[in-house]
Amino acid sequence: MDKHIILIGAPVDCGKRNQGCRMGPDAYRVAGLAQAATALGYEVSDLGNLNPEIVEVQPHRNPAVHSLAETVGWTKTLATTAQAAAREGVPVFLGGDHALAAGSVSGMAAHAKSQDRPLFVLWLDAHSDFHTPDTTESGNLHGTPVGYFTGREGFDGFPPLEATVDPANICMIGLRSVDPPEREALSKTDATLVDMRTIDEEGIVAPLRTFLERVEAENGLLHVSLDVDFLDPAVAPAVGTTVPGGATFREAHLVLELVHDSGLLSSLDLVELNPFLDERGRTASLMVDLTASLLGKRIFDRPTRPFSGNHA
Ligand code: 4U7
Ligand code: MN
Ligand code: MN
Ligand code: MN
Repeated sequence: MDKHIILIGAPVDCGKRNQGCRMGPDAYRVAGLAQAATALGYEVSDLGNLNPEIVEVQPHRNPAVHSLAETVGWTKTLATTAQAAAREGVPVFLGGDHALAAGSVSGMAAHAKSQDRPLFVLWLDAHSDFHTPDTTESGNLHGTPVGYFTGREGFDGFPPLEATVDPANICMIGLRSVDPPEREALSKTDATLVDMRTIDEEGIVAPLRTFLERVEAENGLLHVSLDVDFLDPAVAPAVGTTVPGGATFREAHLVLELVHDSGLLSSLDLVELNPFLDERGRTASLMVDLTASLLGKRIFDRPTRPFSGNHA
């Protein structure tokens, strides 16, 4: 893995009605994200906070759709920035709500294509975010980024995709709130869907290892998108969309520790943190600690390799 981390502030707050995620990038800075990466031996650059491109779009035929123009503007800015940053190191998108992944992931997909490699996405979230602007009932576009970057229809006004992400290359872990139209559309794909019941019955490690082995076998790039609501709200309260029954503190660390040991990480989103809802910064600090696990922080060095394809 590249030892250069590029922090990209993406104060996206247009993906839903309740506001506050725009404070996320600074909360991560205050919680010491750059210092944590430096302490682990990384070179760290911070591009500061970006602004969305100003665009005009036709109103969507679904009248529920909220802040379409702003979301399209962010998608353009972030896709361009992702491609440029990916040539220099590991882009880390400091959200901002999950609408930002329309830009970060589509930009990384374009970057992967330029290298003739497939992009794989590890989606850590209570939700599948597989709506389109036509199927969303809430109209909140933070529920649609996976629909966009896999090339679903209905994203009128959004930039055309240079490369789509094959749903077969997506592994979603932590699912426990999937709307009927999302479930229906997902069932027609080969995406790996690890819901909370699967985690309860089989543990979180086995499906993750299987996925990481595939990323390695196919020489893929790996984007990790970490939504705060992947975690149980009891450990991560600073989020608008709380869904009980989420990943535990240790399950979350373990996933990120295993991704680190795979050596496959190419880019990361930290999304949906709403510092306005936090308790003395504990969720921001937890997200920074989880990122440290992803960057190699460990209690002891491991004597054994987690799976055959260890690059670390
Ligand atoms: B998040 C939802 F209806 N599916 O579309 C919707 F449950 O980025 C939630 O994962 C979307 O937090 C959650 O509004 C988006 C709802
Ligand atoms: Mn570099
Ligand atoms: Mn999400
Ligand atoms: Mn979510």
